[in-house]
Amino acid sequence: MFRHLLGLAAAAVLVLTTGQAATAAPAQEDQLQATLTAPDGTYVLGQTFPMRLTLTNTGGTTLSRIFARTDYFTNPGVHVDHTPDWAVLSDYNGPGAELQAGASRTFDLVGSFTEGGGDVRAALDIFHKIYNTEFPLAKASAPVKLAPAGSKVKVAGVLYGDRNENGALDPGESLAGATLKLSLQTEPQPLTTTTDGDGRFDFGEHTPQVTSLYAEELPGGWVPFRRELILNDGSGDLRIAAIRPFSEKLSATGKFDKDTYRAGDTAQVTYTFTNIGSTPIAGFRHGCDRVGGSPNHVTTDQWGEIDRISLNPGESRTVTVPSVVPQRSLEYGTTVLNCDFNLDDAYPAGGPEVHLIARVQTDAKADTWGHLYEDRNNNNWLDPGEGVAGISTVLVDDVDGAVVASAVTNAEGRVDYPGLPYGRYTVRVEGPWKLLDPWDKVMVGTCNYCTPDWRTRVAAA
Ligand SMILES: [Ca+2]
Ligand SMILES: [Ca+2]
Repeated sequence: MFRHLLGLAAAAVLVLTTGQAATAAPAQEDQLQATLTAPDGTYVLGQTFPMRLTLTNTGGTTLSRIFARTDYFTNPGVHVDHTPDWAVLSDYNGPGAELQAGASRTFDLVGSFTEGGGDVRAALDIFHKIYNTEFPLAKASAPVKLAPAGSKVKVAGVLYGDRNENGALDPGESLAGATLKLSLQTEPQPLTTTTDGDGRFDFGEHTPQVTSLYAEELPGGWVPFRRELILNDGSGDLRIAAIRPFSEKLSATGKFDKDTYRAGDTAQVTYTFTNIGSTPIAGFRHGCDRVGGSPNHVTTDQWGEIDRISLNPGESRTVTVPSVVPQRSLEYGTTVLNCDFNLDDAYPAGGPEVHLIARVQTDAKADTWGHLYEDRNNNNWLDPGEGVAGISTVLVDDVDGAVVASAVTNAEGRVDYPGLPYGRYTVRVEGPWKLLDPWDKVMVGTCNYCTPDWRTRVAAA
């Protein structure tokens, strides 16, 4: 303990004798006035509310390197969302805020509580930081009213398919036999229930909070959804609408202008969109590369024209938009385009999808090999003895559908395809076998997913 204290003292001396410390003397605690306000209203756990922090420098010198953090000691449940204003105060490696003598600045923040109930306070500590040493400047807190501690609300209602799109439950629209899930902040696992013959569901009683209600699949082709729900006194008789897939209104086809590009080329992509529904489509948005950050996905940032299309029933529009083939496509030997079209690109709702692939010019070749196995113990893993011998396979090029290689599995279930051009391929099996994961791809190249020694599951056909 004694040694530890000595160490701290030495550190403090070091800080105070360096240049920055000499020019920015620790501020006085009474030099900064801080006020925090939050609106009236009753909030549930996880529900956000706006907060405004006002800092005023009441002293005669500039205050710099002002930071803030939530005051867990006053209330452990308070949380502040990461917004630009909060980033200024909470990025402790950044410059912090600065206030000239007499100046004021307001920060618009977004708060929420993860625990607690009844009358609580959202509290912040404001401090001044020189290197790793903090000097308290002020505390600011605002009263917040949460749903009473220990209170419970019923979570129940009706799920319906809004066939006539009027946002209301009409006779014959209720959806029976649908599996619904509710993710509660207070439960480790989502709760599951199934709607009855009248589309009714009942999740029982729970602590008021922000939850998410979702369906991973729905009968009758209705679009699965995930919806944020604020559980409060009105949660006992919910009306939850499902919608039809947007692909029942809009069809989309697309093609690249070439089969082969060089990395860096601008590809022209031609789409044809048709309103196949009975009501006008006022507009839709493209959403691409849902996997995120695919290095060989073409660019889509010059596609504004697509987002301005409106279509009457029966009407078609053909547009051509430019896309750049990224340099890193060379690692794949292919470039891809995977897009969907929906009313809201942030919430795709069954809109039409277009998936395209083209070759990217390279002379590079590599070997690939893999195992075909029967997963007898269902662990998604090739265990000793699970490889299947004697299966005839062919490898098909995804760009043009050509068969580029054929091989028969050896005693361990292994097939080898040597010397393949970089590209994306699909395995097909012949004889009394079928692939259980026919969408598995064989990637040849130097990309992250281009490793040889892949595995795919087979079963007797
Ligand atoms: Ca309706
Ligand atoms: Ca296995």
